[in-house]
Amino acid sequence: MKKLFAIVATVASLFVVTNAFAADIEIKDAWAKASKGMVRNGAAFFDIVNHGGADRVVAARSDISKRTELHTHIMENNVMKMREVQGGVEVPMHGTVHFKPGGYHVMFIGLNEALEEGQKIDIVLEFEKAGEVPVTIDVLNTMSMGPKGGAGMGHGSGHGSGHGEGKMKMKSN
Ligand SMILES: [Cu+2]
Repeated sequence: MKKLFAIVATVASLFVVTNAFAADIEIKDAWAKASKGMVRNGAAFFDIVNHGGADRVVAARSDISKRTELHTHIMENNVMKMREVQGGVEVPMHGTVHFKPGGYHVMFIGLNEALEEGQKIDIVLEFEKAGEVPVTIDVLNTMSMGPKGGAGMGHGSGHGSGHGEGKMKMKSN
């Protein structure tokens, strides 16, 4: 198993180096929360920094879950719900888009295995113009608010903890 991880990591890093020249897209501070107990879903967060012209994230892919989707949260009748983003997420020219708890996120539906703290996950974000951008995600502990300690999050919103705890209602297709 260790050997397999090493090979996967090598292939992934080659891919990152090659791709960095092709794309103006930089993904920063990618993280996910470790999963607890029998929880079968997970979510990943990051900042997309665009050094080029306007683009759009249209899809996310991974092989850690049965489905990997771009999600957002909306308020409906005073209840926070999440649902799949339709038509992708715009990334403005020389702009930054935050994927964070309570907002946009990459949703892993039906995890094949629990997400363990310290683990790294490789996913691919698909952009309309930049194409496929590989992203390595750090799995942080279940109490984590992110690599920067949740700076910039609203006080007491509580939405960030909704993921993976079964409180969130998911709209099925
Ligand atoms: Cu979601």
